Amino acid sequence: MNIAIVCYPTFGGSGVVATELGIALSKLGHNVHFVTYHQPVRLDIINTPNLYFHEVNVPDYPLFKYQPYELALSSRLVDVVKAHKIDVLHVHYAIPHAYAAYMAKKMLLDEGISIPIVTTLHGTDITLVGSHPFYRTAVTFSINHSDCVTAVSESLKQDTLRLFDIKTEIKVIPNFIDALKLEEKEKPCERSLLAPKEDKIITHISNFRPLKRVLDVIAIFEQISPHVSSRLLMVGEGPEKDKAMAYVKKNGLKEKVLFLGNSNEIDKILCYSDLFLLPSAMESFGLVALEAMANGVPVISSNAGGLAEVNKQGFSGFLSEVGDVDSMAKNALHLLNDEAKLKQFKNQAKKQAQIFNIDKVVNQYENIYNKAIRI
Ligand code: GMT
Repeated sequence: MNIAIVCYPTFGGSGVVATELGIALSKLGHNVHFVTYHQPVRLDIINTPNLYFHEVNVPDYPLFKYQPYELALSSRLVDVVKAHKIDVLHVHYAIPHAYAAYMAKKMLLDEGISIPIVTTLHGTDITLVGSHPFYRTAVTFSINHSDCVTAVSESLKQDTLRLFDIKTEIKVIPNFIDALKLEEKEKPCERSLLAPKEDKIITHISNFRPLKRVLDVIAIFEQISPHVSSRLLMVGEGPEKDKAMAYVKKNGLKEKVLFLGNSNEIDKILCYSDLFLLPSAMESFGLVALEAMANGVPVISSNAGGLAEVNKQGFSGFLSEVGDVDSMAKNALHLLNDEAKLKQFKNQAKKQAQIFNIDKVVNQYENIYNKAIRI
């Protein structure tokens, strides 16, 4: 099959899922064409056959206060579909990708080409941005005019049905990890580079948006630190980072809390880690929690959105109400203070992650593509 994938090429979960899916599909012999504004961060085109990248350029024009990205994207999609005989268009994140895909479909129809659209909903495109009155009409339209729609969790599916007037069936296809790739990558963890041997390493990775509640992460760590010799690694960039850094400085935690910025070495960082914190106010799935678990790191999280579908209470970690920092700290200490229990949860986290292994997911997308082509 010739597949075109549209996604955000950044560190965010939806871009990571789209990239890993494209790589997996290319390994199955499909030709996969990424169409986006720069090369996705995890995409290695040179070393992966059947993978192609088509850049969407939006020239700066002084008349425009906002450059019309979806216009440029839809035009580029028309060119790519025609030039590479694309069979199916898979767009990740509804805004504005599903909308641009619909326009491309219409333009292609004018030339006698019929292209099916598969839209995957990821989370904030529904729960945060998409349901805003400014966007809701266009998002509803784009979802209802997709040939097939998928959501990354049952929770997100239910949110979509609650927030929009949806006529299209939504199939849940969960996010995934590639356990085999992880094993290939596994190397001795040089954790001494980041913390003394006796320290436990606690990690948080996110885009530091307000909904990630990074101050809760630090508040949990503040309760752990007096009882367990430990370090907190804060990985990522985003709007709440300065606030978090200022808090750390003001409260004398600078020696113990390290801000590492965005990283392409998530697996390496997770392989150093003993515990992962994700107290989000909202999370349709929590791909990063799954990545932690796949690396054998138990997860202390909130119970927002789809997190309970990923992190199994009392098995791969623990879940608490959003904002209940005391409960999250208590759960963290319960594991960190008991070596045998921590080891058991590390194994169980790995086991739970296997449910989401890529081999159980990619063929579900292939089936959806075939269904969309038949419609
Ligand atoms: O978490 C973010 O803010 C980024 C966002 C994205 O679209 O990249 O993540 C969403 O999609 C991920 C991949 O499907 C999910 O794992 C995240 O849970 C989801 N984020 C939210 O729902 C807040």
